[in-house]
Amino acid sequence: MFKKVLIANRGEIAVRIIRACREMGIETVAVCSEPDRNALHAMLADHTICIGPAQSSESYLNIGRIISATITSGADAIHPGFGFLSEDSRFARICERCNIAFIGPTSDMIAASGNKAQAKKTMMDAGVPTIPGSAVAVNTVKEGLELADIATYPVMIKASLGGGGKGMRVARSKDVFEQAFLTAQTEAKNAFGDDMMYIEHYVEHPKHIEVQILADKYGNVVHLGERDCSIQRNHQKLIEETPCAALSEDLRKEICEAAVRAAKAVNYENAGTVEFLLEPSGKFYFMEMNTRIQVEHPITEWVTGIDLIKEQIRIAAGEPLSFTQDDIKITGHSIEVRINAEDPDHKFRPCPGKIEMAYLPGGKGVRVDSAVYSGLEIPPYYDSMLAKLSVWAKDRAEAIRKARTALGEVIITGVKTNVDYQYGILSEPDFVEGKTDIDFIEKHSHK
Ligand code: MV4
Repeated sequence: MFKKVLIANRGEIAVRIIRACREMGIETVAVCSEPDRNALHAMLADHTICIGPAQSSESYLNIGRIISATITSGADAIHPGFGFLSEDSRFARICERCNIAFIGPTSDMIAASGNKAQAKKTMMDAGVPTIPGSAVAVNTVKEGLELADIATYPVMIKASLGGGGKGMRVARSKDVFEQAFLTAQTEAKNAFGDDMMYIEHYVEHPKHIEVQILADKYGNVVHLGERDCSIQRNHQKLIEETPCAALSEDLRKEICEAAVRAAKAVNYENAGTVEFLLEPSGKFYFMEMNTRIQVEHPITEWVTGIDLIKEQIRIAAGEPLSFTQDDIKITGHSIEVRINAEDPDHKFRPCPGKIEMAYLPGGKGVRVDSAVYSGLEIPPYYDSMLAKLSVWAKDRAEAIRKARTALGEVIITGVKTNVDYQYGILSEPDFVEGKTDIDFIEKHSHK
């Protein structure tokens, strides 16, 4: 097992990883930027190294400084958390070359999943259902038009290196294709330095379902059920839950087994998530694979009892999985609500500033993952997520009531938050009835 782990991240996920390491008897090294000297992760770790100024490129995204901090501190592994360098294949490769264990999949795996057109081709070959339309990547309007005819309109034009909504456009018909293609391509070129695009049929009003996977270095792969992440705004998830209310036991088994097939097809290793679109008809399609621990992992921990961060560390240290698929039982229902420092009345603009007072709830079945405390200054340079409130109850109705009750207790003063907005979503009749899809927020935003 590792002796010392460096956490290449900040905020609540850094705190989450520090806690897991401490419980496992592993020493921790935090890195922080100058404005994060008083951040919770910097204070909780056994050792803290300030690696540079506020700008991420000079600190949390600076590979050289993070590798230097790892070598200087004598850490034998790096946990990248999510965001920042977590899906940077170059960073993972440098760790491999420096003999530092990267707690995640191999650099080749990260690179392969990052190319969405290539990943789609691999999944088609592995018999995992993919969205109608070819996985061939093209860079001219003429070739794109031909593939759009095969995919059938409406189509979605996607960047091969895209994801998270960048470099993506819908074209409802042939006459708007050229405009949409060129806009998406320009965005892709600017964001990813690559102009290769692929074309798919546009799936209307789907749910976003993702399956949590754990895979060890010896080919053992298990799934830990699915999460419904349909409640999102501008590709930022707001509320996640598990199990998905819309899945029959048969369909759940089918999707989860498809995810395991997907992971096996690429010899996946460590924790990963296979994303699907689920149509109202029950048809589902592979969308992409995330090669990191995700923000919403606590809800899977609630219903399985498995600590995903500890499993990631054990897998990276070369331990085989200590359980099989049959050992994993999904119990009850869990919901996570993201609490952000943002202003719902002004287009959700980020609201950094000093937290005057923070009171966060607790009680049976209530978990708060956060890195805020009264008096903390929230710097403007990073993500606006302050905390994740997750609950567990025996069924969905009780979980919703528990989430509302806990959210109702939250007091955060000094910065604007989305707490009341989230309470509103949990109270929407359509949400309560499970009538959610990826267009839910747009549909309900007139209120
Ligand atoms: C789609 C789609 C509909 N049809 N592909 C969004 C981000 C990227 N991962 C792919 N995305 C989508 N791809 C086809 N062929 C709709 C989306 C999409 C979406 C997916 C999941 C969750 C929220 C979303 C919001 C808008 C669009």
